[in-house]
Amino acid sequence: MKIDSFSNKITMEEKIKEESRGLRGSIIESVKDELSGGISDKDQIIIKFHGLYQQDDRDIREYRAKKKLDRLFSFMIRLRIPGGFIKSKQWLSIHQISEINSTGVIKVTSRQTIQLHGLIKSNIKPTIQFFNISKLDSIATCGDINRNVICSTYSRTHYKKILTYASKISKMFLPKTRAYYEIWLDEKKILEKENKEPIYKKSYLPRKFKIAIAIPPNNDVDVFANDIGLIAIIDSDKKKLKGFNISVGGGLSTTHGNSKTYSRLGTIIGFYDSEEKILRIVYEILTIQRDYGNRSDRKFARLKYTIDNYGIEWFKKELENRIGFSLKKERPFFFTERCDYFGWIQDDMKLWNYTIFIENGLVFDRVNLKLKSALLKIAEYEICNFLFTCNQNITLTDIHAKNKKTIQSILDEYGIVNYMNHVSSIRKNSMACVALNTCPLALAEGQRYFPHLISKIEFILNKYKLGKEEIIIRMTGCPNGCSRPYLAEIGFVGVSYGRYNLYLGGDPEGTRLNKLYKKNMDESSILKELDQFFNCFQKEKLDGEKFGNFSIRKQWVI
Ligand code: SRM
Ligand code: SF4
Repeated sequence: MKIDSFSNKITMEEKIKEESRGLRGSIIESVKDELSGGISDKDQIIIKFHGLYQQDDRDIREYRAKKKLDRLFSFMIRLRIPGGFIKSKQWLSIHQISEINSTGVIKVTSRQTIQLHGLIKSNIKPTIQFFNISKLDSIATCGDINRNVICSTYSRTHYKKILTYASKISKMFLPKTRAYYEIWLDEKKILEKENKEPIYKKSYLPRKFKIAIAIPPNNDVDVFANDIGLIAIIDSDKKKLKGFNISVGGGLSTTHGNSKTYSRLGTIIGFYDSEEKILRIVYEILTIQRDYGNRSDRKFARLKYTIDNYGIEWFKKELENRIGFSLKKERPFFFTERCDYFGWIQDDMKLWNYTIFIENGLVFDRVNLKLKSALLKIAEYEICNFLFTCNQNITLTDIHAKNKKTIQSILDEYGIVNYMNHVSSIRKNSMACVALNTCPLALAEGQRYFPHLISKIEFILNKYKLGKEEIIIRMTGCPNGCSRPYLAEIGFVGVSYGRYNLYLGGDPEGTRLNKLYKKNMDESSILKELDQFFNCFQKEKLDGEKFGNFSIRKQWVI
C-alpha cells in the first residue's frame, strides 16, 4: 500500500462542499440576483449536485467580450433517470419544458438520461417544479456523488429485473439533504441536523462516481468504463438471474499532455448472488472511495487512481473487511457486442418494442425527419413507455399488439421508418459528445460536426464496398471522453478547433481500450488515413473480422 502518495492539502472544491450547509450554499441568493444571468463561483460547484450546470454560448463569447458584454449565461439541466426508463406522460413533460424553457432540443445522453440546454436563471425553478409534478428530478446527476445508474436495455427478458437494481442503487445513494426540495420546491426548512449525510458525510465524494449494470452477451452500457460494473450472470437454461460479477475502477478521462492520467477498464474482483449482499458490496465500494479517494488533486480523484495507488489486493481486502464476508469467485461470461437492436422486436411477454436511431442523442425536427413531433404524437397516445439507451438512442417499449399499428403509422408519417431504412451501419454505430457550443471544456466540435464527417467516411466505405460493416466510431471535443471514444474501434478526441487525435483498435465488445494512432489530425488527413485503412481492410480482412481487431492484427497501433 502506498501511504503517502495523496497529499493532505485539500482542493478548493472540498472546502466549498464542506461549507455548503448540505448543498445549499448561497444558491437562493445567487438565483435571485437580477444583475447577472449567472451565479457565484462557489454556487456553480454546489448547483451541480442539483443536476445543473452554468454554461455560456461559446459561439458568441468572443464577440461579447469585444463588446465588453458579460458572457451569455444559461443553464443545462440533467435528469436522474435510473436505467433510462420513463412513461409517456413524463416524455410529454420533457417535451413541453424543452419548448418553453430550453433551446427546444432534447439531448439523450450517453448515460441514459436527458439534458436540456439554454435555461435562463429565472426559469430553473419553474422547470424543476414542473418536472417534479411528473415525478422527474435532477438530484445528484452531476457533482461529486453517485451519478445516474445505468443498465442494459437490449434484453427484453431481463431488463425489468436489472432496472430494479438500478433504481434501488440510485435511491440508496441519493444525498439525504433536503436542499433540493427547499431551494426549488419551496419545502419548509427543517433542522439542519436532520440532514446529516450518513453515506457522504460533510464533503461528499472526492469525485463523480458511476455505476453500470450489464447483461451479457451485449455490453451496451460499456460496463468497464464505470467505477462499479455489475455484470449479470444469467442461468442459460432457466434464464434466471443468478447474481453479478463485480468490476471496480473503470474510468476513461485523460488530460492532454499529462501522461500520469489514463483510461482504465474495470477489474473484476468476484461474484455475489443475493440482492441484499450485492447492495451491501456496492455501498461499501463507494465508502472506500469516500474514505481513501484523493481529495488534494481532482485529476487523480476517481476510484481508478485510488485502486491503482493502494493496489487491487488491498482494495479487495478492505472491501471484505467492510462487508463482513468474502466475495465468491467470478463466474464465466462473455460479451459479443455493444449495439442497440433497431426497429421492431417482440419480447417474451408478447409486447412490442421499437428502437429508433437518434443521431448523437439529439431530438429535434429536421426537414424530412420530424423526430420530435413524432415522439410527441406517440407519447400523447400513452400506449408505450420510453427507454433511453447508453448509445444515445430511444426505445419505445411495452407496446401491446393492438397498439403497434398506431405507432407504426406515426413512425411512417413522420419519416422515421424511411430514415431508419436508409441510415448507414457506420452512422448507427456512431456517437459524439455535446462539445461546442455549450460545453465549457470543449477544445473542438463534437455532435455538431460528427454527422458531416460520418457522411465523408460513408463515401469511403462505400467506395470499398464496406458500407454494411458495423464499426463503432466515436468523437469527443476533449479528452474527458464523454461519448467513450477510448472504447471505440475508431475514436476521435478533440485537441483544438478542427483537430483530433485518432485512436484505433478498440474491440466490438468494449473489453479493450483503443490506442493512440496519430495526434492532431485535421479532416483531410483523417480521411486520407481512413481511406488507406479501409482499402487494406477490404483486401485483407478475414471472414467476420471486425475493424478494431483488424487494426490490432495489422499492428497499426501497438
Ligand atoms: Fe461528461 C464533464 C457531457 C458522459 C467524462 N460532461 C462534462 C460536462 C458536464 C462539462 C462540464 O464539466 O462542464 C459536459 C456537459 C456538456 C454539455 O454542454 O451538455 C459533459 N458527459 C456529457 C454527456 C452529456 C455527453 C453526451 O453527449 O452524451 C454525458 C452525460 C452523461 C450523463 O447523463 O450523466 C457524459 N462524461 C460522460 C462519460 C461517459 C460515461 O460516463 O459512460 C464520461 C467518461 C467516463 C468517465 O467518467 O470516466 C465523461 N465528463 C467527463 C469528465 C471527466 C471525468 C474524469 O474522471 O476526469 C468531465 C470533466 C469533469 O468531470 O471534470 C465531464
Ligand atoms: Fe465537453 Fe469534453 Fe465531455 Fe465533450 S468530452 S462534452 S467536450 S467535457
